[in-house]
Amino acid sequence: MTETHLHGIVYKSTGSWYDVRLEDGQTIKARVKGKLKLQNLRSTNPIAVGDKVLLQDEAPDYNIVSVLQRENYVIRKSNKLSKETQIIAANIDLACIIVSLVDPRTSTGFIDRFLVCTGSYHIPTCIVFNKIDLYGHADFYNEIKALYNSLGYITIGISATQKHGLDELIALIQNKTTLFAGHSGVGKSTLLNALVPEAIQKTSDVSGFSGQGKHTTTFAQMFDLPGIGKVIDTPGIRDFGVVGVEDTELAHFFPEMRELLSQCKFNNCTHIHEPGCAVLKALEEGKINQGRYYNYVSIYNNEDFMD
Ligand SMILES: Nc1nc2c(ncn2[C@@H]2O[C@H](COP(=O)(O)OP(=O)(O)OP(=O)(O)O)[C@@H](O)[C@H]2O)c(=O)[nH]1
Ligand SMILES: [Mg+2]
Ligand SMILES: [Zn+2]
Repeated sequence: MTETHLHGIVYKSTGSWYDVRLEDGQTIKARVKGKLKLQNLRSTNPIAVGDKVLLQDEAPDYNIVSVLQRENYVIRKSNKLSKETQIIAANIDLACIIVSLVDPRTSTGFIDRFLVCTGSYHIPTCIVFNKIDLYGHADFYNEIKALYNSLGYITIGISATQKHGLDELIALIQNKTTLFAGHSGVGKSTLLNALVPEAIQKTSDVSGFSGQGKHTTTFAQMFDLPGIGKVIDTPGIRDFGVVGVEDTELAHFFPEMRELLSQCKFNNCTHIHEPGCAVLKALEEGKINQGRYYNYVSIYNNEDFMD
């Protein structure tokens, strides 16, 4: 029966229609008719960009009949009130969180939540600081970059508009499937455009009034960049609620805590109030960054959303 099935990779998802690249290289439009064989995962989008799918050719349409087991995915809780989750992309080799320290500013709370998510799937992750042309005196930038480097994360400073730092980024994403994610207006699409000869994505100014992005990109989409690799550009997200990481394992995804866990007095230590906690001791001694620890507690307490 499976002989009639075609294999494809989802390149774009609008929710009702999907652009799927078939094995022969052609891109077709497909949809889901009837019941989809799903992994048991409740998400607002059952099919994400990067998903490998099986399809049936039911001319004039193609019908997606199942989603193959994902190697990994980046998932977030999209809303405080509902339990719904959103898969941002699947089957990626590298996750780039595109951040800016100004216009709009990305908080370390957002960065740390993203890192917990990708860390829990062992997805190599790079923090891309964009708009460095706007940083002025760069003390804070240098500090934050050094912090994440010291924790073992890859960081890159770029300016997408000035095409600064792009060679380093290109070397990193070479021959990979890379996700670009981050707040609206940080320059994800501008960066994508900077990597190709002619613009392929729409971009727009950050609002002068609110300093926020305008949610220009509305659907996630994968692009084949000749000589570089595949890049998935995604719509800007405001909050990143952590999904699927148990309280008891959260500290494992903070590298500076992970290495201390065996030294805590209690093996079910939450590292928040227990006596004999090696994490609290390291914090007191200034060996753990306070902001990082604060973010740990905030994630532990499920304070995932801005009000
Ligand atoms: N100064 C400066 N501006 C930049 C840089 N990169 C992007 N921008 C500007 O930031 C604004 C937003 O860029 P976009 O590429 O649309 O942002 P985005 O992250 O794709 O936003 P969404 O699609 O809404 O998620 C545009 O006006 C860009 O020109 C940069 O390196 N420096
Ligand atoms: Mg965009
Ligand atoms: Zn502890």
